[in-house]
Amino acid sequence: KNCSSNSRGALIVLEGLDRSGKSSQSSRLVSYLESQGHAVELWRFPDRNTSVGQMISSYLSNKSQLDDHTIHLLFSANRWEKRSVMEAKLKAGVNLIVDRYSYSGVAFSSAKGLDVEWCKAPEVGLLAPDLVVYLDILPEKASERGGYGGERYEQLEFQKKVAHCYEVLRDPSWKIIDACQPMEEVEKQLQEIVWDQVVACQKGKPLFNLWR
Ligand code: FDM
Ligand code: MG
Repeated sequence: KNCSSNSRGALIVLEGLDRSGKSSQSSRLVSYLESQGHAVELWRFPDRNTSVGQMISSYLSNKSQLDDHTIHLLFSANRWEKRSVMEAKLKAGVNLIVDRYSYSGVAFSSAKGLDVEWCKAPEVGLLAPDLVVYLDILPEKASERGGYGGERYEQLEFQKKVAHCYEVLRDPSWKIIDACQPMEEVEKQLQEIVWDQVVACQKGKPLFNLWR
């Protein structure tokens, strides 16, 4: 049996509060992996480019109102509509760096008071990340970082609830990085953590589904 036949890209997810630095760090990470000769793409959820994504975007910018359950399921649908492309990319050897995933889905909706198990249910069967990195920052610190952009969830009191919900969700496999360190330090730690997973997946680490 040819061992390299199961070689694939790694599914790496960055999670954290708004203004924790996920977006900057994801693009820096992508540049780094590219510079090392790896095939890699930067993804983000919500993906606002699809028609589901446009409904989400309009909700987030307060242009439309939706029931909490409804918007939760739209966020989930937005991941489901990308699942098969995601799997194909990984199997073709492309590493995916994903800015937010199912954990944002559960943390933000359960912060509104929805039941955690109910929130997890529609995520079951999506691809399980090889690695979840949590960029850890106090909500107060995050809110001091040049202010929020004015979207629906970008408010200190709500972000405190989200932080608590992330803590409930967090499991021992998550890698936590202190996001208050200088940007270069966060970047370096992220590179080291991700490297091991990229190598493991190249060697044929199996791909699993949520929710484990
Ligand atoms: N968000 C994001 C959710 O509420 N559920 C989800 O499933 C996802 C992926 O959408 F406040 C929230 C988190 C954030 C908002 O995300 C928009 P970005 O990363 O700021 O675009
Ligand atoms: Mg935001």
